[in-house]
Amino acid sequence: NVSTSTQASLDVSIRDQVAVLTLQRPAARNALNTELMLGLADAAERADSDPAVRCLVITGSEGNFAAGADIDELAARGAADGPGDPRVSAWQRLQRLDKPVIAAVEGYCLGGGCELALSADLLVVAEDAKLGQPEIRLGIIPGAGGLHRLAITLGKTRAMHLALTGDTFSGREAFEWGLASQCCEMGQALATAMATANRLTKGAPLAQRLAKRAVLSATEEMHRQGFEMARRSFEVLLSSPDKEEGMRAFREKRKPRFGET
Ligand code: CO8
Repeated sequence: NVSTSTQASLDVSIRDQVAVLTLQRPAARNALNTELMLGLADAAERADSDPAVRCLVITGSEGNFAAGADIDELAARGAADGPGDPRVSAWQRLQRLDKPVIAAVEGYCLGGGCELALSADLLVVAEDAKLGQPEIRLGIIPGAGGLHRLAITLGKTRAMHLALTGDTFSGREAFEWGLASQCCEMGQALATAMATANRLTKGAPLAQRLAKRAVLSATEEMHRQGFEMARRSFEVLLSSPDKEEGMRAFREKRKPRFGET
């Protein structure tokens, strides 16, 4: 079986009241193209309203979670494709789920992949996973709340370092810094997430839903305007010369030369 980086699919299975949504585009390190994002949002909404499902687990395939939004698609995209873009609403739909969502992360978890993982209610990481927001190296910033979520949990100092350098951090660090709720050995993220999901299926659904809302009201709700500001900044940057150069350099596998035009 030959897989090419354009092939993408989302695998959905329901196991003991847990919907497992698996990103499958391994040849592109599960980079989130439109097909994958829309498939994920549709499947997550279906699971959220399915009475047979109590908890959602989002995971990757072949040792990686997701290496970000699809850079080839972003390269072709400008600021004109604004909030009406179905990809933007796919991200928003994923933020509105009532049931608990767990992200199970192995390997690369970068850019939009990291934003997806950080937006889950619980984050389970393999200790050697590589997380980060490397968008700055492409001449853009994260558009789906990544920098806010890092700043809310890590505080200004560490979040600013990560935002400006694009440096990655390990799953072990994510756990020690309080971003991840559980850390496990390489290869065990899905099993660890499933064990936690199975515990949640025995809990009180309405109370869980309201507990989730209560925690989000203390951490994220008051930052809505800031999230929106970052998303608009992301869109503005999509039309900048540095973004053109950053994404061309990624494709040409060379270092970008920023600020030259
Ligand atoms: N998009 C498209 N293709 C990708 C991506 C990506 N994000 N990541 C990897 N690929 C492709 C590569 O181009 C390569 O394709 P090909 O075989 O055709 O050359 C294939 O996957 C394998 O990649 P590598 O050869 O680079 O594999 P390595 O194991 O050497 O490296 C890395 C893996 C470190 C993950 C490397 O691929 C990498 O750095 N990827 C890019 C990471 C990145 O910059 N991510 C951020 C993207 S921007 C973003 O996510 C913005 C989010 C906005 C959210 C929007 C909200 C509204």
